[in-house]
This record gives sequence, structure tokens and C-alpha cells, in this order.
Amino acid sequence: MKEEEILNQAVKAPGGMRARKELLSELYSRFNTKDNILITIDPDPDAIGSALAVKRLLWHKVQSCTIGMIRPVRRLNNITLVRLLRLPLTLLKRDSLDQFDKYVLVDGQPQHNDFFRLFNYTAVIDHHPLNDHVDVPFADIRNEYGSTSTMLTEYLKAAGIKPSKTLATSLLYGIKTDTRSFERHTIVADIEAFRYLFPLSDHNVLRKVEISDLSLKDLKYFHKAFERKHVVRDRIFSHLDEVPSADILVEIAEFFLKIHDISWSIVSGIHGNDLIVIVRSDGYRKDAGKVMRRAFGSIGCAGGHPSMARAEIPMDRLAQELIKCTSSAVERFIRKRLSPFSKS
Ligand SMILES: [Mn+2]
Repeated sequence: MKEEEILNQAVKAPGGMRARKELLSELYSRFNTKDNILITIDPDPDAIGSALAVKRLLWHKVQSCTIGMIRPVRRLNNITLVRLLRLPLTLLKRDSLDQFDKYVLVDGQPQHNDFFRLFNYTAVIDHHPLNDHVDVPFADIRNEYGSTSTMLTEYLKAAGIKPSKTLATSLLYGIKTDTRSFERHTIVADIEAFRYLFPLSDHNVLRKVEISDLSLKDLKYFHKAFERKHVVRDRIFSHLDEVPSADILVEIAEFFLKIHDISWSIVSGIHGNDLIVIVRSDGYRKDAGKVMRRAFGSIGCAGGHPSMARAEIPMDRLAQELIKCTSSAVERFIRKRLSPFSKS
């Protein structure tokens, strides 16, 4: 089905509004006004948006509602989201867990994580495949949904609650990241929730969140990448030696592809015991994955898609290919294997 068709399709709520309202009142029936609730999350955007929605649903229906993260937020985009929207998230510590009356789990199932297993959940709302039976008083698990945020948007609608800008933005970002902007597993309900949340969201915040994937200390790798860039026809190469993670190579490779007449961006570095080569290409009559498999498949792990690919080559394996693993030798090795002039 084409994207346009999806967007224009008449949408019918799965199960209908009545069924959703019944589900909502069943959820509500599990809680009372004296309860102090803990919602536990593994804090990715979908979980964060979903938890905020549950907190909103239970507002005035319970004594208190805390959102507890089982680990700190690590992705810079998500840190930006939490900071800009001042989201009320607290970090749980395994060894000093406060007592709550009831526990809720969103965007996950108890058996997904050792930490989750510590709790006796009253409600679980999730969209991951059901591996094990989830034995809790209220379980709503919809495997076919692209995100839990979609499910929670439906709950809010059933409750007649119009989400605040902060809540709408968080849910929208949850749907976007889990469906990778609808490139990944998506159903009509996800698009419908997206359409509903879109005019209610803060698009300035969203844009800042989506582009926030660098830290100040990453800039020195950009600096090095500029200094060491080497252009051969429509290919740009840059080898960065030791890098703190492969992510920075991806950031720089994507940046170089912005140069209009560059069709191949090849950025490499050493992380741990591996040489990592990241390739981005325009994908037009090219297959970066195939090219990488051909170039490095025999000495490491290599592959990908037409427009994005990666190779990881153990350094000791590389040492067998090169006389000396100096920075310039590694650089020449990559350039030679990915040269536009080499017969492939
Ligand atoms: Mn999810």
C-alpha cells in the first residue's frame, strides 16, 4: 500500500470506540484514589510518551503517580526531549526502591528485564510480541501496533482527554521513533494517532530533539574528519583513528553526504579491537551493502543496504593484510578497497 493511500484511507478504530471505552473503564477499575502508583519504563521515547499518558489518565484518580526509569536516558535526542519539555522522570535504584501501592509497566513486559521482574504489576500495556504469558490483573498487549504511544493515544481519546502540548509532543515522538517515521512496522492506527497528535504537538521542540545527536566533544572528530578528508571523484574518505564509538562515524558519514556532488561518504575509525568503516551513499544505482561485502566480507563482518553499509574488521585480522597497522596504512587500505577505479 502506498503512503498516500494509507493517509487517505478511512480509518475504523480496531474494536470500535465502545470496546476502547470498556477497556479504559477496566483499567480504571484496577486503581483507587488512595493508590500511590509507580510506572516503570526502560526510557526510550515510546516508553516515555506512554508513561506520561498513563500518568495523565490516572490524574485525580489516584493519590500519586511516579514515572521511574530503570536506567538513565542515554541517547542525546532523548536527553534533549526530557530537558526541553521538563518531563517528570525519576531514576530508580535497584537497592533503594520506595514502596508504592501499585505498579504499571508500559512498552515492555515483565520478562523483558530483570529489573521489571522485581515488581508485581497491576497493569501492563505494550506492543511487543507476547513471548510468555503475562499474568497481571490488567494486560493490554497489541503486537500489531507500531508503538505503545499509539495505544495510549487511543486510551486518551476514549477518556475524552485532549493531551497537552507536552504530552502530545512526547507521544508523537514515541510513534515516530518506534515506526521510524512509518518506514518500519506500522498499522493504520499508528497513522491515525499521529494525525491526531500532529496539530497538538510542539514542532519547534520536536525539530530540536530530532537533530540533537551531537555533544560538544564530538566536534573534535568533525574537525579531524575535515582535516583528513580525501576526495576521489564522487567519493569522500576520512579515517579518524581511535574513536569513542561508531556513532560518531555515522554522524560524520551522514554529514559528508550533504555535499551535493558526493555520492559516497566513507568514514572509518578504530573502536575497541575493530576497524569500523561506515558508508553512506545516495543509493542511486549503487548498493553500498554489496560493495562493502565485496571489499571487506572476506576479512570481517560487512553488509548493509543500498544507501547505508558498515564493515567491522578485527584489528588482528587486519594486521595480516598490512605490513604495519599505521594510521596511513589503514587509510590507504580502505581507499584502495573502495576506490572508484578498482575493478569490482
Ligand atoms: Mn515501543
